[in-house]
Amino acid sequence: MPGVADMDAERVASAEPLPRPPKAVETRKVLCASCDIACNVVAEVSEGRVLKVRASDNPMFRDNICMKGIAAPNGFAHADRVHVPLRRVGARGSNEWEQVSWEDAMADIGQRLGAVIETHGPEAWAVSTSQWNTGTDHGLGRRVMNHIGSPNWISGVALCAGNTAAINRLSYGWFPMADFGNTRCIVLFGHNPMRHSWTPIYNNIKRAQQRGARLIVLDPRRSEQAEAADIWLPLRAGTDAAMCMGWLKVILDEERFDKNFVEQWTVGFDELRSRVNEYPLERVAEITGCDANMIRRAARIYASEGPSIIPWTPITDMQRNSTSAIRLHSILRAVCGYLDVPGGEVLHGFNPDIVPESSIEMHEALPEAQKAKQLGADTHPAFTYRGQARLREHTKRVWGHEYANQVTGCFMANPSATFRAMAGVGAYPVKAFFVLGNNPLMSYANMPLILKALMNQDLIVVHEQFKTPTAQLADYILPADSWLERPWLTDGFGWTSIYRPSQQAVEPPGECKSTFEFWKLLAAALDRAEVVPWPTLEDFYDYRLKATGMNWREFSETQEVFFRAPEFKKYEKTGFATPSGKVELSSSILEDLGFDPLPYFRDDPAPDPAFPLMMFTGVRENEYFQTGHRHIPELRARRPEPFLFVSPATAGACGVVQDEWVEVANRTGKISIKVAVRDDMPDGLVRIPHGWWKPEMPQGAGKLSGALQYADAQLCPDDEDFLDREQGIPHMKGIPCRINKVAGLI
Ligand SMILES: Nc1nc2c(c(=O)[nH]1)N[C@H]1C(S)=C(S)[C@@H](COP(=O)(O)OP(=O)(O)OC[C@H]3O[C@@H](n4cnc5c(=O)[nH]c(N)nc54)[C@H](O)[C@@H]3O)O[C@H]1N2
Ligand SMILES: Nc1nc2c(c(=O)[nH]1)N[C@H]1C(S)=C(S)[C@@H](COP(=O)(O)OP(=O)(O)OC[C@H]3O[C@@H](n4cnc5c(=O)[nH]c(N)nc54)[C@H](O)[C@@H]3O)O[C@H]1N2
Ligand code: SF4
Ligand SMILES: [Mo]
Repeated sequence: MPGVADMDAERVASAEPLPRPPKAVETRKVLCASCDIACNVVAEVSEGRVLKVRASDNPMFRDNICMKGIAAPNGFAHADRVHVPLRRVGARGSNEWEQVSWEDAMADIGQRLGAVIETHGPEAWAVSTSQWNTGTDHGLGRRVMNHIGSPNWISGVALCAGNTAAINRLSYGWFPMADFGNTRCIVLFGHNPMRHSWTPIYNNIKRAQQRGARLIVLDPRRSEQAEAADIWLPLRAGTDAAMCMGWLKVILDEERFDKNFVEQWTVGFDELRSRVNEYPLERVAEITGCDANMIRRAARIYASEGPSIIPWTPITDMQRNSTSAIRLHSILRAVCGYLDVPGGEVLHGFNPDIVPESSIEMHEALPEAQKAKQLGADTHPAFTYRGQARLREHTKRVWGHEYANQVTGCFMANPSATFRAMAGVGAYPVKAFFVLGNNPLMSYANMPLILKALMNQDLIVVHEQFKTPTAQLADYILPADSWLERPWLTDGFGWTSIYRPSQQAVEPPGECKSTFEFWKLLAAALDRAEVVPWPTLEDFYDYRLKATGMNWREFSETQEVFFRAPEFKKYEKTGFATPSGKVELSSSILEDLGFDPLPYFRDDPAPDPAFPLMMFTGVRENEYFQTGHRHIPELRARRPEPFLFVSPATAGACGVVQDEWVEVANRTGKISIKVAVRDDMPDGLVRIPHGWWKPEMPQGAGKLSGALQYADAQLCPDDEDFLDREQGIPHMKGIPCRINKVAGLI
């Protein structure tokens, strides 16, 4: 990043001088949750205070630690942290608050939520949670909602991994995990882990390369991983599905697939073959803008020099052709024989020793009539109950439980449909909205709609550490604890069967409480205390761990990574958890739902002369996780402002220069941003960073700490042309826009 000096993360740790020499320093084994990858780290603690967070000696994590993990204690000790429950006193968004007790807050919340339910039905209550939070409430949120009767739960996982999990299940009944340790070829569809961005995945890729594994990167931009790759295919943004079609064309034409596996374990191969024949390499080269010979070379290596992996990537989670692209990844894995083999992609299943979060959620408690009301299920059903419940008996047969809510993305409402209902233009009204560790105003598409939706609520409750732009519009802000202040048992997002414990390092400050306590108090406030019967989080963990023969204390003290050695090709005994028991190359569920059962590529809408450039949101910033962390001085100092990336030629054509403040606009909205001219960008493409607001700027409606001015969600459309058909998730990788020059500084 121009203008931002590189700096060793270790120096961040020493930024805060210690007031006096500490007494005895103790260590705690903790899982960092400053992003959603949950590294094992060590917290050094003295006198009830965390002095330092450092890398653990676990081989997976010992090489390095990212700067967000190191800076976390300063972030949590920051003066902006919310320590007590706050109740709105002026009009919504007036930013006038009074301090209340948890007791009064929860009594009033219970009563007001009860009134909304009484008037509009339980479906008028929607909940939005974050990526990481879905793992820290352990399914209790869904459990309470299921007992109260609301199916309208949404999360960032609709745009990131949760939806991939749901779509993978349509093909082979479980979302597989890439075996980096034994693979011979890694294919990254836009995914770009770096030293300070998902450090463990970055390390996995580097180690595999050191062992001799190949790396193929598909990215419109010459990313850091592209620079390290054996082959880089600079595809046009949003064309990943077409690229996969090209790979399949090569693999099928040249008979490079696993014939035995295809014959015995798949259905729909002939139909797939005729669909793939609609995509000759010349057509794929034209759509993707890549050289046909390079496409052929990459496909050959993937298929013939494996076992290969296509690790999960969020890039195909956020495209107009998301369902097809994700299905094509699963089809490539299957036909090349890389499913459930060492070095390929492993179907973990549940860990039989621990009660899974999918069971805690108790989806069976939600009546079918309420499931049918899930928002978005009628038009975009793929990850809603309507799409996923068709797998129930098959999931039970193979994996032992009816509901496998992998990455919590398998029984979700559609976010856009939910915000429309909240804004009063949906099938029915949603009038109460609860937010846990998420900043939804900025974390989905179409921010102008979300703002209307929030302003139209009777009750908004936000459980947070900070007064985010979303929290500024709430009725209640309830103070949340942090990952250093609570115990945690993580289950690898229900994706893997690996469980890891995190010890509590210190007490939460002020009146901060955990997500567990929030749901327990809410259940009681709704007269349903029996739904969360465990007195404490530790009791709850004791219950879940019973079959291990250990209680939480023993488990957290003795275990670091708890798993059973993987078995491979389990499908030979059980079949796959799909209606046919095989890998569904042609999806019977998509067909039943009225969609094309085969993957396809749907091109962009006709060009819009008013908006001749294309933008994508992404390229994660080392210093921040999503919309968070901008209050932490040592991180903010490294990257004080949001930057777009643009090629020298495009900057020239727009008449803009390095460090100039400009406006980026399209039919959804506009933002202010600084220019970074980068030769790693292709011409005509603009990168917009995700999640910018400035905690130091004025708060309250009309201001929202700069969110209205800087957030990428202002530019992300969610009308049908920009939604994936089957899931209804927004296209964020190729949105028309233009760059406007502005006079002076903004
Ligand atoms: N427009 C747009 N939307 C996107 C994306 C995009 O690029 N553009 N990216 C998508 C992706 S990849 C993802 S993963 C999701 C991410 O979505 P989320 O994971 O929901 O991330 P944020 O929206 O930044 O909200 C996280 C909030 O949690 C708070 N928080 C942190 N720790 C705790 C805690 O222990 N307890 C509680 N209660 N709160 C806590 C933070 O202060 C922060 O405000 O967003 C998706 N949405
Ligand atoms: N420091 C830090 N680390 C993080 C996060 C963070 O906020 N901060 N967030 C975490 C989370 S939740 C996620 S999901 C990951 C996301 O991290 P990544 O998976 O690495 O995703 P991005 O960084 O958004 O973009 C990666 C690459 O995708 C390319 N790209 C853009 N459009 C397309 C396209 O249409 N097709 C293809 N093939 N490539 C395209 C971009 O040029 C970019 O180089 O990062 C995680 N790590
Ligand atoms: S990558 Fe960084 S922020 Fe994410 S879990 Fe690891 S140490 Fe924490
Ligand atoms: Mo993500």
